Amino acid sequence: MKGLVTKSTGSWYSVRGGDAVLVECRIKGKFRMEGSKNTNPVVVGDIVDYELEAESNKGVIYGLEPRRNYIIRRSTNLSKQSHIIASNMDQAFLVATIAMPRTSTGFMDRFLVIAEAYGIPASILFSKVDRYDPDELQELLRLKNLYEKIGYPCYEVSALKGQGIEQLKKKMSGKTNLLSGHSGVGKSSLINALDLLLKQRTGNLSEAHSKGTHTTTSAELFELSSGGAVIDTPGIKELGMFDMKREELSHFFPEMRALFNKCKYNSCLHVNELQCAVKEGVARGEIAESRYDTYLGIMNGTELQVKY
Ligand SMILES: Nc1nc2c(ncn2[C@@H]2O[C@H](COP(=O)(O)OP(=O)(O)OP(=O)(O)O)[C@@H](O)[C@H]2O)c(=O)[nH]1
Ligand SMILES: [Mg+2]
Ligand SMILES: [Zn+2]
Repeated sequence: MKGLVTKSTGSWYSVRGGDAVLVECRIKGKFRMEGSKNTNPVVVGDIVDYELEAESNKGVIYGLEPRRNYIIRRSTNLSKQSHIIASNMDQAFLVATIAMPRTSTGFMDRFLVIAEAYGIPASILFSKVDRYDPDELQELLRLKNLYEKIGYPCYEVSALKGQGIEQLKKKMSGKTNLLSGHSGVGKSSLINALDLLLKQRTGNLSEAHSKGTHTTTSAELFELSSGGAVIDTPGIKELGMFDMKREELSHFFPEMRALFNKCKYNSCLHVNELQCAVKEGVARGEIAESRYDTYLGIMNGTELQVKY
């Protein structure tokens, strides 16, 4: 039988079969993804082969369909092992906040680079818009303009007030949607607002750090009654970069992609080279300085580690 993995908690996986019944499954003995360096062989979003065990209502997973795409984080700073967050998404939403907690442009840019690299259409949800003061609202508008100009759809949402929720339902309908972002930005609250039947646990912000407290501890896929599905994920502190060639990095910045053919050197890395169309674009204000800073940060490899 084929089924969709909707949740994984350690050694148990919830699998939804064609009859829409959820079966708790284990993984069969030595079953592993070939050549895998991943800590988790089966992830939320996977389509698996499974069979029911005799004399129990549990099942066993024995096969995995090739993934259309997936998003990875490294599991620890030291190990080379990676951890797949979710697979087979149609689109990804970065949930970002201006304050409480603040999402940096560096984090946003890294998320967008990863989505570009995996070919997953990405949008930004500016969350908690009910609670910003005038300065924060101005910052929100600045960032919204910046990212919309590049081509990333941006939405202002408030789970608390229900703002932007209907629009989001339409955008998510018929698709599998990933929600990602720092802990405490309101991912689970948004899912509750999208579908009142889904009572996801939401957390409180720590007073001391105005950071989330990692209320959601494992990825889970929910069917929306308005159509489509949404994957809630645990908050991420920092995103790691996958291995890529230095020359490739600018391909994942759409606004640079539009210019780099005009660089004097084919092999231009847009760092120190003369007659670089990307650097000229930054000087003219066509490429935001914050985006170029992120580009240099990734290029210099100073932030390759991931923390959770
Ligand atoms: N003012 C306001 N607060 C919100 C909104 N959405 C969420 N919150 C609050 O923010 C805190 C964190 O919300 P969660 O939904 O648990 O955040 P999360 O992103 O799921 O966090 P993790 O599961 O830890 O990754 C809770 O105290 C929520 O009540 C909103 O739209 N407005
Ligand atoms: Mg959560
Ligand atoms: Zn260049």
